[in-house]
Amino acid sequence: MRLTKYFIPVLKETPSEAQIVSHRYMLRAGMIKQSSAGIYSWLPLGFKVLQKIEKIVHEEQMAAGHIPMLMPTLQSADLWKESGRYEDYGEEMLRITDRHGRDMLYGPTNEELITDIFRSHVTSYKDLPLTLYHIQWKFRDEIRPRFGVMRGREFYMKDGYNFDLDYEGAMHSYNRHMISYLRSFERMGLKAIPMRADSGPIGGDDTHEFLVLAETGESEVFYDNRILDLAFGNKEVNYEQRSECAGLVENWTKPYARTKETHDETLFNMVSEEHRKESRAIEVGQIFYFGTKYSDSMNAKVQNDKGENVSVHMGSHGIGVSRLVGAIIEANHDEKGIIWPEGVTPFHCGLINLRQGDDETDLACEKIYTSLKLVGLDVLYDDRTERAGGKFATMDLLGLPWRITVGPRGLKNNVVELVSRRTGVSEEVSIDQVSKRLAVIYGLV
Ligand code: 5CA
Repeated sequence: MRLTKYFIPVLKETPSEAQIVSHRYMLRAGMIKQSSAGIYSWLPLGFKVLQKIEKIVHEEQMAAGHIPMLMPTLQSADLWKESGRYEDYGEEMLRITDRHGRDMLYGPTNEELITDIFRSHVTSYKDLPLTLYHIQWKFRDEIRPRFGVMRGREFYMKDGYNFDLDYEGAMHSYNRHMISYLRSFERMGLKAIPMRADSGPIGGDDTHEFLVLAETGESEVFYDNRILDLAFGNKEVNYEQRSECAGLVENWTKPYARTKETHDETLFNMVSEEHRKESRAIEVGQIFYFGTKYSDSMNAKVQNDKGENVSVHMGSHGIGVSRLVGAIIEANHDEKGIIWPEGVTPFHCGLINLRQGDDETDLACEKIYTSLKLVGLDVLYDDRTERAGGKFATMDLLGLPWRITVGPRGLKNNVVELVSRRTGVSEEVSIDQVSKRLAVIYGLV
């Protein structure tokens, strides 16, 4: 993409309304624009990151055997009256009346809708287990929307729902979700810690939140820092194997890690002092097992192998897809701007022409631009006739992991500069080699 043909409305000034760094950088880098309190337009650069995150979530969910679908944003109030949550949910629910006087609402979550779909079509244990999910906009009329996309009113969420015959089946679904979530966050360049938590208005017995450490986080957390050493890397998981999944979950939930709501000082003090940490953190996901809470109230039953009608065991599992964009920036930035992890970066690399309009540098840039595209890399070419300092500052703000700089001095020796945004380490690479070098870095060859 050529910057002169694209749309990144970069702001020179730091917007005064933004209190945290991710919000400031998202506005300055032209990723979002507020439309009203807690509601945003996603401008092209922000939208690109959102889509990258969404893609990772889809891939990891499908790898775990969960089935994608799409439910509407507007729901009829009838189902919520049936489950008893219409009154309970309170002012966070945006209630709407249609022209026929029917009560509608903008969905804050989808337990009722999915349970209705399930009970309309599934009647036998033979159709279980089943996990359906979607990624869809939600609305919660938060009293204090703030921090940009972190606490929005309209936000993009992945929510998945499992239906199992019994407790053991449902726990396996719970475990699959925990593992697939941890793997997703890892691919986004985040260290997310699963923490035993409170279930709040969703209800339920077992629940974990996934927290990313950040000073600006809204949650207070207590943890054993050895959990930060755990990682999946490239290891495959066999999601069908209950014991393998249970073992992984056991590993990830053994070290002490709790939010303030469930914190236990006595247990925490048993962790050796050098490993005991307190911090603030951002909640990027939560998983719940709630047994038969909704299947009882909404009559979602199946026939078991003895011919008896039994309520299905359910759980629901959410990832804050739009919040993640902010959380990733909170965890990956410096004083110059964003530093995108390679897994979610909007462009793989930036290309800076130090002397736009000069035949020789223009030609070299065109050559590199074409060869990057040929190997499958997405490049942002700053082809503006602006001074070098301005181009560097913009590129640093946008935070692409790699920057190629083309200038007359290097071209004398047929080389360009390749710089890592994260480490600042710079190397000279020949014009012919630079796309190959980046293709290797991104695992494309
Ligand atoms: N039904 C369950 C799971 S599907 C549910 O709604 N869980 S939740 O309330 O924990 O939301 C899931 C995730 O959505 C949260 O972990 C958080 O990352 C994100 N989220 C929740 N509220 C907001 C908000 N106001 N703005 C941005 N993201 C939010």
